[in-house]
Amino acid sequence: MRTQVAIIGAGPSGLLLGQLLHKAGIDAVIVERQSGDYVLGRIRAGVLEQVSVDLLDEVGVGERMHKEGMVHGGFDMLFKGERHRIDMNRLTAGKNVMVYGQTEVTRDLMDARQAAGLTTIYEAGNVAVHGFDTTKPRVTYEKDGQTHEIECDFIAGCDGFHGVCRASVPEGAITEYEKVYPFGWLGVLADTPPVHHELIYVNSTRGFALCSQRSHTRSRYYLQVPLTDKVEAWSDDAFWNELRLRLDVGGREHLVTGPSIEKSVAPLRSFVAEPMRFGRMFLAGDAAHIVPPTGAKGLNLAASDVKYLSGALIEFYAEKSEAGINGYSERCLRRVWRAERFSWWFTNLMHNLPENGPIGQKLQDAELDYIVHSEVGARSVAENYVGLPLDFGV
Ligand code: RFL
Ligand code: PHB
Repeated sequence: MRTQVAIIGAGPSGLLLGQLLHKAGIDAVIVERQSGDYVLGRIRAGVLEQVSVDLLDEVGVGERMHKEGMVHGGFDMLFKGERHRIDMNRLTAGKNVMVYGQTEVTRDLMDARQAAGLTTIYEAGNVAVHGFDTTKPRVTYEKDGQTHEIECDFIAGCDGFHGVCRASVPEGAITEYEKVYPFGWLGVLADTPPVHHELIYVNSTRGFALCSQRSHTRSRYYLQVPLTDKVEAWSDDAFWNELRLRLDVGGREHLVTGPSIEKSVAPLRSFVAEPMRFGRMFLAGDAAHIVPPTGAKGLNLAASDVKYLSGALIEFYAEKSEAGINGYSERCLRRVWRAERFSWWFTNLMHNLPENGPIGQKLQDAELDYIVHSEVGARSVAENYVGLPLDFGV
């Protein structure tokens, strides 16, 4: 088989890149290790920045998001038992975020891909990338007991943190920066009305908690837990009891509990691989970088990476110019590091970090007090949370 761009991975970055290229008349094939149902079963992100919303509109998959998604102009920060609202909309002169699950984004992109008759190879085994240091890269994979080969002009590594693309780069050509946090997030999805109409980020002496949502009838909650905690050790009752203890009085009163429909523990990590281009292969999304979920930036960074990448590839084919592909890595990394900085900072501000001792909690309290009572403090959080524009200033 031959295509212009071979995309590895059918997560949000691979699927969105596929749509952006399709709109520009560039031929692409997606190769995915898992089944479509498996990809849809992963419960992950819930918050989209305006830039991501605009991109989904641009590729024509925004209809359901605008109907079912929820526009949020603020969120609450709870500390020392009291809640304070960050009025993002006012602080950023009218910007909001969209609460719409990654599962739904993925489904909308998958449906559009199918409707356009574009090729996605699911359940591809032993995917390998070859010759990306030449002008004739190739992808091989196994399916139905046979080995297949795709010849292409470019490879897009959209295959997530554990993918094959980054792992195929020679060691000396890549630099990795990493911080693994000593705790995880235990997440629960439940068909119960959310405790509040907006998100609540909680700093409590018992640990961080987050009250999020997927709809008016579906809630998503997270608790900071030790990395050693096994999900089986957390009954639904234990989860709801612990969440109650981390909330304020109003939250406790309004919390509606019910059986969990998904429960999992996610580790927290800050990670960046530099550069993001290796000859004719590009990394995008989680394949190149991971943020701790506290700032809700992961999916949004994936979206901005593939916007930059599609622009660079369109420029290559339309104008025979390599300027875009040459600038891809630097352009992405600037935005990536800004989001890494914010996610790392917000994680450290909101979580219980026993290694910092009692003074650590006092300093967190003082910083939170400053943020919620200072116009510039609150504005800085709001500006980062709603996300940077695609072309931000120098
Ligand atoms: P994905 O989603 O991991 O998709 C990669 C795809 O590549 C496939 N793959 C391969 N395919 C072929 N061959 C191979 N060798 C392959 N190896 C892997 C995989 O099967 C998969 O289908 O990466 P992508 O597309 O870059 O998307 C990134 C986002 O999924 C991720 O950044 C977000 O989910 C992060 N995240 C959040 N981001 C936000 O913007 N807002 C949020 O509110 C938010 N909350 C979260 C999150 C992530 C979480 N977890 C569990 C990590 C909350 C959580 C709990
Ligand atoms: C979610 O709804 O899954 C979610 C929301 C905000 C975050 C992280 C996750 O910061």
